Amino acid sequence: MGATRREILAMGAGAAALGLLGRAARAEDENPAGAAPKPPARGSLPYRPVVTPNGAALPFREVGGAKVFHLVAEEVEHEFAPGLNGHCWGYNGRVHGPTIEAVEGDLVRIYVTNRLPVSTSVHWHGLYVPSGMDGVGGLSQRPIEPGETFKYEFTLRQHGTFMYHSHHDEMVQMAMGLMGMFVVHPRKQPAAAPDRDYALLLSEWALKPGTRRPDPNEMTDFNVLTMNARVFPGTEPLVAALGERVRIRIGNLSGMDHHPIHLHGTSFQTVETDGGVIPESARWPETTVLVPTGSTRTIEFVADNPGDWAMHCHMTHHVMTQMGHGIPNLIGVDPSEFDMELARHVPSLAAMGQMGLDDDAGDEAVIPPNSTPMIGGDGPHGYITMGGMFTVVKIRDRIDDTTARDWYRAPAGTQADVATAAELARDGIRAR
Ligand SMILES: [Cu+2]
Repeated sequence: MGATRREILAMGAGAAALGLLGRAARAEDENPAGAAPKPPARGSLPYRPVVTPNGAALPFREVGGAKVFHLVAEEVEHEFAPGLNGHCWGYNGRVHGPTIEAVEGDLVRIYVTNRLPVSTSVHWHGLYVPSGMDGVGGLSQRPIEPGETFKYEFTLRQHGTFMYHSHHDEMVQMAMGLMGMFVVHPRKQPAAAPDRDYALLLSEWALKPGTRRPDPNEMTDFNVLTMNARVFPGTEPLVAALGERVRIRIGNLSGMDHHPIHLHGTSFQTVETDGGVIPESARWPETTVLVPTGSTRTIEFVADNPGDWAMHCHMTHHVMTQMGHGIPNLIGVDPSEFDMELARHVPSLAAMGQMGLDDDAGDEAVIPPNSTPMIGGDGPHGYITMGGMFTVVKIRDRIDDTTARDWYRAPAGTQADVATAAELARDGIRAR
């Protein structure tokens, strides 16, 4: 997705006249709703722009040698997935805020307008900035009062994956969504620059079923676990063509949790943190990277295995959405009579089935207002029993406009299915 109309308007007609909005407009043209995200063209940029699935880049204009950005902190009505919305706080009409992108050595000037009902500030997480630009309310600056616009200005002295977030009343303001990614490209592009470059920001929310205001008072039982502020099936897949080098920049600004992000079908190396590039001699292959809260981990791999591959937090309760943790354990119990009785009084509730949540999967009759199923969505082989912090990496021979919505078709002989009697007999398996 490209910049919203509102972001483009916020940059003013002058920037359009200078052709500086071309990038945002092009990005929108290239990625119509539902189409596969293509790597954006470099155009006149000295780097290949990052793709933020379900997100956008923050437009900028160049004034006297500085790149000028404008963030507007404000209330945003946000959709986590179809049917599940929240009254959140974000930037420029988005939750999370748009991704800021620039180049090592750039002088950036970032205006922050506060349209929230409370004071705020913005911290540039991981960036080497002058102390007075660090954005910690009370320590490095006075808070930005409602209606005020602050100016931050600094030269980017490093490259890598960073973040920005409120650093004033953090517990409340980050729980409400005030955060975004900040990508700084190297001044000199490396020869082995990736073909696909994605940015994902992890966060967590407490949104009681039937409510729309995230609860910042929650300390442990977060029930909406997000990638770029979306839960599966609302997460946009990541695509890559066979043989392409893929980079995924993963940031975590969850209030209380670290997330082990697991990728199926291949292995990767963690090449950068928000502290810098990891020397090649210090990298090792792995399939799960722990992204502690308040950090970024950048992984790279070659897309060498075609298919639809799950990428998700490996904490099983983090691939649930609005999971009720107070429910009794009914595994092995037949609750049908209780269910019928309960349904007479509270039609919107149902107990977890005796065989686990799969019993109720896809049963739309049990979903309360403003909520999405605890788990999943329709897949090519039935219901996908994961929700929350889950997305799909789609690797294909070639990528076209249908890749993002089409499911992988396994070639003959490569699809798990019921064993035939002849196969069981051949291999001496007694199933009964
Ligand atoms: Cu997690």
